[in-house]
Amino acid sequence: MKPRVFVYVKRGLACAVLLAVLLGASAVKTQERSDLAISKAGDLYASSISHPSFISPHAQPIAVFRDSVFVVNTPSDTLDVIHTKSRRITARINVGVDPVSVAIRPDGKEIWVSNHVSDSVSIIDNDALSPTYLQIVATVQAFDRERKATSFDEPMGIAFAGNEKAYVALSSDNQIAVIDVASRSIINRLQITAQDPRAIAVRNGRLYVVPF
Ligand SMILES: [Ca+2]
Repeated sequence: MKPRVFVYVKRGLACAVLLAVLLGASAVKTQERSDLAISKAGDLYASSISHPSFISPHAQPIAVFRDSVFVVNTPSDTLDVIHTKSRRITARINVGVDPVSVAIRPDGKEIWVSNHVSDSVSIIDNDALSPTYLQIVATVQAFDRERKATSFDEPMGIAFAGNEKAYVALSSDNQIAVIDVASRSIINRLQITAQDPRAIAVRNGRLYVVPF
């Protein structure tokens, strides 16, 4: 009996070693992939800011304006701009932690990005003639000093009712914040009678809200 048991143990050890080698190889590959980014010239380079988590849910992660595709890069905390013809990433804009949704102001002059963990919306200049083109020019957020906590919790979907008014879904508060675009301030809050509003859209004078 002893030799047979020894053979089984030996085979088991060999399988364990092989499995460890395979797992190790796949871990290395995953690490390599997560550390890669693309420069303005389209070349791959190592990114030092990536923190793959994929925990924050998306609402509207992609938006298109003329030749540009705007994509929230959630683990890298950036908004990436892809040129539709060259299919290259032409810019990476640092935003807040875990960007999950992007919306373009109807006149095309601003890109708004909601940051799920930072509890903020980054407003990016999209006027190609402006000196701050593709830079953050304002941040929407709110803080309750008495509670010592954010009152703009876990923003997700963004929808514009025009160039003057925007809506932001505050998913964990079951609210929609109404934002005055000019002053970047919250002018009203709509209480939603459903849990976790995420994707939102304005159509024909109505705001549609999709709760989770
Ligand atoms: Ca929060």
